Amino acid sequence: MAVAVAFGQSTAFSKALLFLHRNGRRSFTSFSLPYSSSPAAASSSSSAFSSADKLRRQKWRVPVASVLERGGVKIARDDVVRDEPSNNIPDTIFTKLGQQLHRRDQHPIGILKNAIFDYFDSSYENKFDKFDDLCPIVTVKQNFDDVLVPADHVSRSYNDTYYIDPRTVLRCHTSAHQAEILSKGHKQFLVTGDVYRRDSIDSTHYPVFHQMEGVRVFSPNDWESSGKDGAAYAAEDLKKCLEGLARHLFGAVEMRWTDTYFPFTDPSFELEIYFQEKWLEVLGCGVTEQEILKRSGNSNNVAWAFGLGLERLAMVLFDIPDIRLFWSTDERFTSQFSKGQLGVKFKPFSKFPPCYKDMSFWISESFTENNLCEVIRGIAGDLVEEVCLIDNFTNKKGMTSHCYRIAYRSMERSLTDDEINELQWKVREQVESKLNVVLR
Ligand code: FA5
Ligand code: MG
Repeated sequence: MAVAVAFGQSTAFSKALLFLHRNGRRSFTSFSLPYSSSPAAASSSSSAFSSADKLRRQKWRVPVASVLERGGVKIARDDVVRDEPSNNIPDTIFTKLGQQLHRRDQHPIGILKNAIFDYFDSSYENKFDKFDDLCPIVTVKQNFDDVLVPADHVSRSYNDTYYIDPRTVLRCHTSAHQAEILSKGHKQFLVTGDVYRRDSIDSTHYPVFHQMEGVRVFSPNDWESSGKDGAAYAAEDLKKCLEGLARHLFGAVEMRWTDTYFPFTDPSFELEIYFQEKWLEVLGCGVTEQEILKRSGNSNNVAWAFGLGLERLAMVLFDIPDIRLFWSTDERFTSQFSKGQLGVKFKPFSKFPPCYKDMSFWISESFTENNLCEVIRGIAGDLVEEVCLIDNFTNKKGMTSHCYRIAYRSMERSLTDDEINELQWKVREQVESKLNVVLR
């Protein structure tokens, strides 16, 4: 869904907000995650984060409870999932931490990342610094304040963002790292990573996905001879860069620019690509707000920034029809991709029939669609394909009823009636007990 109000992919029904106003400094004692693991990763980010990383490693405590260890990344469950009102992170999300699909050369997300790196390396003579192992656990300050997201912006709500505690979130965009890297003096860089959002459920939205951030800073020398002002020069360069990238990745593809709003850029744009008979939003970008540059010691400069949705681009490139497939470990999926092979078209191993279940209930004030989706995903996991509001009315007493159609479908096998009925019963039970609604 292309939402003109920046990066909160809020749905029309998710407006019961709990805003946070506190800014937080990173507390290294509570979260100490050695996220850089491989030597290559360590060297690519050491220049920007050496002191922070050292501090993190020094304070690393032996975790008490279960620990995720994937590719050398250790994250304790207790550090992320807590039974407290200020924590809204389910286990399904915890298990995604550290998987780092973007660092797997055989995975479509990794193949795409490498192809984008190739484009930047060849177009800009290796001048873009690359970060792809920065910890996804960030402070509210990094995720929001540092990129000028207003205190009452919808994206800060518990409904849209995963909070570990009131000061710490799972980053909802790679823009969370912009300010810090700019302050370290980097002028051209790419940040790739897993990002997390509470969101609706359909074939192009998933609560964990991958973004690549790009930033390029210009100094007056760069634009003065062009006869344009800095912002116009940067906007033109940005579009040229991203159109070049789209051509590098896709060759000929139908695309269009739309104007939009982000708190951290002005002007701001989105790029859409025509895919499966619809316009699919694949990236947001713009000319960086001067305040961000000023705070990072770049007062006289201008810059552009972009944030690419890697799954969305990979869906178009590899013809992958459903975003859940990126998480599949089924060999019939994984074996179709290999290192450096861009644009191999995915052959669906078979299309299993969906099963639809409708559910109607009277909503309460606090009801949100994101909460509903979270409950359903918590029970059905990746067996849920889509959750769609199909009916909505308010009666004379002022009570509002919603009817949702849930599509269950496995990418890998046929589901049995019994299995789906059992899931649906659990969904009904939990929707009623957790969401404060009355089933009809
Ligand atoms: C942002 O996240 C901005 N930080 C991007 C940006 C960076 C703008 C720098 C300006 C400067 P947005 O919320 O639109 O913007 O997300 C960027 C891209 O992520 C989208 O275009 C889309 O491709 C992808 N995306 C967003 N939500 C999801 C989701 N739930 N599942 C998969 N991909 C998503
Ligand atoms: Mg957007």
